[in-house]
Amino acid sequence: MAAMHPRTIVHIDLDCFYAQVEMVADPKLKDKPLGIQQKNIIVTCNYPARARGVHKLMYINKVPKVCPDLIIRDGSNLKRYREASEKILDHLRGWTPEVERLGMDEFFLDVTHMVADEQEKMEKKLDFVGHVYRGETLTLIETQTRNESHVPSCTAKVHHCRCGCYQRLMTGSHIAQRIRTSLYQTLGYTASAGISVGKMIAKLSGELKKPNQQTTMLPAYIDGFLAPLRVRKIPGCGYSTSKKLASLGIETVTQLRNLSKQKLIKAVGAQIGGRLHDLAFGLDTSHVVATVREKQMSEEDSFKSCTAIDDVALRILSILRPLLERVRMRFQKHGDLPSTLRLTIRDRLSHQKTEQSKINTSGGAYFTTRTSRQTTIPLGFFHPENKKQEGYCVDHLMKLFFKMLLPASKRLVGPESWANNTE
Ligand code: DCP
Ligand code: MG
Repeated sequence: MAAMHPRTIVHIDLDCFYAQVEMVADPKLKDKPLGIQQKNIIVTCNYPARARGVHKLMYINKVPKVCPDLIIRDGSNLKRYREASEKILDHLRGWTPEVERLGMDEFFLDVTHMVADEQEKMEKKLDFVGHVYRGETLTLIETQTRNESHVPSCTAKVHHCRCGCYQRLMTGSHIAQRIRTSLYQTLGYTASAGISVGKMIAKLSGELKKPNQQTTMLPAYIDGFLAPLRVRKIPGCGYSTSKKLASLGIETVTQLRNLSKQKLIKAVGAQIGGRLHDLAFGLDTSHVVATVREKQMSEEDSFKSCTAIDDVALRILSILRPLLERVRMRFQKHGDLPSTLRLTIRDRLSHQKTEQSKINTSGGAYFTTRTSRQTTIPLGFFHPENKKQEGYCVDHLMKLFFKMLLPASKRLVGPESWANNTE
């Protein structure tokens, strides 16, 4: 009979990532409270800072009151964080090719094959390493098999699956521990990990104990663990989906479970609705999709207002420069050169009030949620030898800008030359 829970998935999340990159580069910072600033926000901070009350996405003006001696490092240049992420990805690939990167500091590893190999050569019975969700109950259940009369009645309700997942996850917990140890010993990074039978649940389990710890979730506990969580916790349930659900009075996974799949699909659409419904019951068959070299490279920035055409060109230039630098590095490493240039704009208003901005767009005043235009670039243009690429790119991006939002750009003041250049 096929196992009910055949897979073992490990989710790895680097601890206070940007701050850790700074600490690895400068170990003096290690035990001092450290925050990483972008614009007027502390995007992340190390754990000594968190112990003092600093938290992720804290406004910089709150810092003096909470932690006046916080050391602040500028995190606006992502280059070093990207490089660190790349090194970590390479290291994890040394363990298994089945590594999927999510953002910069999260990685899913499908270790099913490693577990199978390990179990074949395993001689003695292992125990779990790290935390096990409701591990105390687990001990009681072990006792139960030995001497039924000593077991409190409540624990008798939890039945362990007999498909072999218990043993596999136990082995998985050792593999996760070894991976984390090697990451630390080789690159100096600590990470937290979750180990379970699917991606979502591995990710959520890893969040239970941080930093530098790991938690295994057995299938018998998944249902109870998910039930009280807020829907927003489910990967894929973003801001707008959770808003729609809240308008139906649904805020927790239990409430979500009580909504029929049809109603859910009607409220949030077939794709998200179908997946959310399954995830609410812990059903997650999504695979770890090995990360390959990105087909696209992008940079983005946000800013409050941009009222002059020259301002737009300056913004574009400031985003373009680090991107061109990355293009150069990639060419040196892999020999790749891009062939397309794309500009994407998202209006702040449309982000906050999508519905309203849609209405306004028809009046020509705002952009829709996301607007993109692209153009083909002559082959070889991005070759590092070409010194004119920066100016050429700005020209092209400005043309794309005007193509996209000619109506809205009429509100901008400044030289007409960019606009006249549109194709
Ligand atoms: N980040 C960011 N802006 C956000 C969220 C995150 O710039 N709104 C960056 C800073 C983080 C990194 O992404 O260091 C990874 O995000 P995490 O949410 O995993 O946070 P950390 O790794 O910093 O902390 P934790 O130890 O809680 O994982
Ligand atoms: Mg992290």
